[in-house]
Amino acid sequence: MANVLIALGGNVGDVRATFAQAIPAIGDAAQAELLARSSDYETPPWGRGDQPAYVNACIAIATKLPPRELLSALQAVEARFGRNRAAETRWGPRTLDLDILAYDDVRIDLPGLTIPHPRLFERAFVLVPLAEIAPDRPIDGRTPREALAGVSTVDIRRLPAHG
Ligand code: PH2
Ligand code: MG
Ligand code: MG
Repeated sequence: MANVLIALGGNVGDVRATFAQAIPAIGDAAQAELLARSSDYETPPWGRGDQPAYVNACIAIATKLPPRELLSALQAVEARFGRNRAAETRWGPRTLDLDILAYDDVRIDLPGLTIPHPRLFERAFVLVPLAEIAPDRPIDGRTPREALAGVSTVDIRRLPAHG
């Protein structure tokens, strides 16, 4: 079983309801066990300012699927929750984005799949939820806790449990 960290994000529709349904759907699609789930966070839009705030979270799963098959499974879950890659713009609004951050200590560099995620350490909206569930997990020789100390978390707000 591989231990995999996945980032969730979205800013279209009821994103927290989407996450609540998408997480068990990931479990089914990836034959995975959920090991940890962060809180949901409201985060300022990164990359393009002219869009609504995002909700972001991270999960840790144990799965037998190899990385490329896991990516396909995650893309199927994104599509099921309204993601339409053909219609979206770079850094633009989306219902559900599922990114593989780390897969054990595996390194992969393929078109469309780079693991560990190449920009994870620059993004507070990933590091804040990640540091909640895996503060001391080494990724590329750093830990989420260390990386978090180097980014601004202004305007990132932890949301109370989703009822
Ligand atoms: N995802 C994007 C673009 N900008 N900003 C935040 N705060 N969170 C995201 O998940 C995000 C973003 C497109 O993938
Ligand atoms: Mg993303
Ligand atoms: Mg993505």
